[in-house]
Amino acid sequence: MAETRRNLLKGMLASAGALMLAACTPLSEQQWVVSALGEVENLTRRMQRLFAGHHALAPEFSKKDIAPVFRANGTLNPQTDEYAAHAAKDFADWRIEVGGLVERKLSLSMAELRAMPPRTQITRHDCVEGWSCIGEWTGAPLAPILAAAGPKPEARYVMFYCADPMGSSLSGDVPYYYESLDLLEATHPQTILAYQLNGQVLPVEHGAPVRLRAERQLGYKMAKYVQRIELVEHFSNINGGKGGYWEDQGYTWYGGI
Ligand SMILES: Nc1nc2c(c(=O)[nH]1)N[C@H]1C(S)=C(S)[C@@H](COP(=O)(O)O)O[C@H]1N2
Ligand SMILES: [Mo]
Repeated sequence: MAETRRNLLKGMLASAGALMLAACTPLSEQQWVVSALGEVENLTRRMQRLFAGHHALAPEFSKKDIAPVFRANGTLNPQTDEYAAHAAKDFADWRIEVGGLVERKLSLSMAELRAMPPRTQITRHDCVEGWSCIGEWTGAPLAPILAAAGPKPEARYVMFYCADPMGSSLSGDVPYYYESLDLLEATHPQTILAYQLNGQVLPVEHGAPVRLRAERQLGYKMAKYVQRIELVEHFSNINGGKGGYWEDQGYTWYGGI
């Protein structure tokens, strides 16, 4: 059964995947690609949720499968004065704020995050650019953190705001990397705020001090340098309105693999 389902999804994704090989560079000039992906997206999302079950796990691997060097992509260092100051103090003062549609706002220090029961998972990262890497991630599962904050009934999405500015704009309104998941994906057992890669403190190029891992999703969903988490009812009023930095450039919001 599982094999049939996988092959079915693979077939459906193959056509989308071929189109996505040029990715992590803006696709906006290729509007036909974007609209084609949009149609595949809805179908794929429904299929995954119907057949893979809400909390089906992404495959996990063993130590021998770990890539000797985990490839880094996107921002490799946020290069702001603020980030440099945090790095100089080994991120001792870094905090993750949890707010928006919650009963209780939280402000978590790295020490508090590390004190929570951790989860370690060896998974394969798939970037739409057409490369994959297997690595071992350790971090705090997001579900208990969200539970502690207490999502209000209207909360549907979880926004992740990052510390890296993405280029400049004439208005002076510099967009920062950001991403979002729905509550189902955010509370999935393999969704963690990771602070270790392969048993080592998370390196700067991989999102130090803490980055999102949502293992059923594509690489661009895995926000690095996470500083703020916000629960919202919808994201149409946030930045470009599509739920993430790459989504605003035309990638699909649902990055299921
Ligand atoms: N803050 C931030 N998060 C990000 C990115 C980025 O540029 N900035 N790039 C995304 C993309 S496209 C990928 S493939 C992964 C790369 O993670 P890695 O550098 O640890 O391999 O991070 C994702 N998260
Ligand atoms: Mo990516």
